[in-house]
Amino acid sequence: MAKKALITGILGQDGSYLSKSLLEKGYKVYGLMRRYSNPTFDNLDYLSVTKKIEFIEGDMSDESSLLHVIKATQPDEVYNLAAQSFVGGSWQQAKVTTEVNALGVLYLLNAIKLFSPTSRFYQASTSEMFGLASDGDYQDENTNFHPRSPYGISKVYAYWMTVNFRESYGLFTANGILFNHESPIRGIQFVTRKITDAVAKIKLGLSDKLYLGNLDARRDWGFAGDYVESMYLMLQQPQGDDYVVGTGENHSVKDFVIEAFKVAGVADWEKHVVIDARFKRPAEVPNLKARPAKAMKKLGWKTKTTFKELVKMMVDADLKRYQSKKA
Ligand code: NAP
Ligand code: G4F
Repeated sequence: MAKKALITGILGQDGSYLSKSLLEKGYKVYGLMRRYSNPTFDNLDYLSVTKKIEFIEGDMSDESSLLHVIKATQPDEVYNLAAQSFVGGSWQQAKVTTEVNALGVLYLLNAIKLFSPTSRFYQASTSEMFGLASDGDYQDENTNFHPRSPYGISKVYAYWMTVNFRESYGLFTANGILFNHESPIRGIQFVTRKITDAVAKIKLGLSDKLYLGNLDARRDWGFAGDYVESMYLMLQQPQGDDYVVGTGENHSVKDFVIEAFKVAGVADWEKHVVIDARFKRPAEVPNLKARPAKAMKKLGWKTKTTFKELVKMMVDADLKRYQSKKA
């Protein structure tokens, strides 16, 4: 019989790539989605997998909906990808961020404990939990947390609750501490997609300026399609555990900007980029770089897409999108 997976946050970037991958592996996929007055399946349409997924309405901040979905689906694997995932918005929406990203995980774990204790649980943890902390130049599973935003703090709570349900009740739980991962279907607010979208418009004469905040922040950027495989691998291990997943290389926002303009063939990037204080954060995370040695050794996972390939993939996709709109 086909294995059953429940994915929360199915309509997001990672939910789209993961659902496609699990369907290809022969899974029956259930997707938790919020109720919309006007639903959009853009990401899943992009990956052409919509028809094979069974959608169930629910909300991470509504415990009863999570009890219902776990009881009704009895999944072999639960991938908790739902979150208010935009760090920059988490200062203005700290309560919602906490309810969804922190308490929502408690509700989901409780539902599993009550109605489906053999389900294996993946929690989408994040390098934002490290914040200011590093062990020299990088972060790994032994690095302390020093989160810098309400988002990072909410994810630290969820991380420890995931560990606690493993240690207290023997549930199979895993934290994937993923560093930034991007794709052509990355949300437009995140800096990479904001850059590639603007560069495409500038190239086609549809715009002239790109407004950004801190160009010096460094991130370890990988491709989302590679990273969702690590989530799956974590749930196939003999025991639940916690893993850092990243490329082991980092670049500044400025590096990303320069590469994107270069790929598009637009000269003089400095003429187009405007520093705008609205996009600076009250507390910044200056430098994230993974040391993914454990994931590489224990999961056999490794990144396949280079930084330059990622930038090109995203710029090309945005160019194609605007060109087809113009035609
Ligand atoms: P994303 O594109 O923002 O997707 C998040 C999904 O969560 C969206 O589909 C959203 O639904 C859903 N959601 C938000 N609030 C919800 C609620 N109250 N109830 C149910 N669903 C809700 O994020 P992503 O980039 O795919 O990331 C997936 C997960 O990995 C997130 O937990 C994120 O924090 C974490 N993470 C991401 C990265 C990264 O670099 N991408 C790195 C580390 C960790 P709507 O479609 O209705 O908005
Ligand atoms: O693309 P970002 O908004 O991603 P951030 O804050 O690193 O968070 C992403 O990665 C986390 C993993 O580390 C995830 F957990 C989280 O859910 C999300 O997916 O910003 C990246 C950097 C920051 O330092 C920010 O200050 O880019 C800098 N930046 C500079 N100008 C900007 C801008 N970020 C955004 N979004 N918009 C700007 O105009």
